Amino acid sequence: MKLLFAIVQNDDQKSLTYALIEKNISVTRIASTGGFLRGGNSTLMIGVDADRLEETLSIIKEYSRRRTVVTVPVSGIPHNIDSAAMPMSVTVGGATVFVLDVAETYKF
Ligand code: 2BA
Repeated sequence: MKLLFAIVQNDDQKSLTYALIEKNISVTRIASTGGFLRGGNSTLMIGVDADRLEETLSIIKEYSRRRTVVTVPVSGIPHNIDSAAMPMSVTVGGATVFVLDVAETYKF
């Protein structure tokens, strides 16, 4: 079994969750916050049999869009007053996905 953590944008999480559920892929949504933009995003925790990994990844890919946002980041830039106040354009997403092997799983 595999455990996926898919970090997606809030605008994509609803349709992605529906698409996964429709294919009988269980998903748990965790509200999360990106460290760089300090904006809300969603982390989907998805446990699937290994033979459904590729299918699951392609659904995530299909429903996660890249977006460019213009923002004044609050961290990750050098600390000088000029650059700190400078808006910058950042491309976010589609999805950042971590895939882990699951040793054991229980449902009680
Ligand atoms: P954030 O940390 O808010 O990052 C939003 C976007 O800002 C990133 O999009 C990336 O394009 C940009 N960015 C992040 N750090 C940067 C930096 N130091 N300098 C310039 N630009 C930077 P994505 O890469 O698509 O990431 C979207 C969200 O996924 C992230 O939100 C974070 O919540 C999560 N994420 C991405 N990579 C991760 C990782 N290796 N570990 C944990 N979470 C990660």
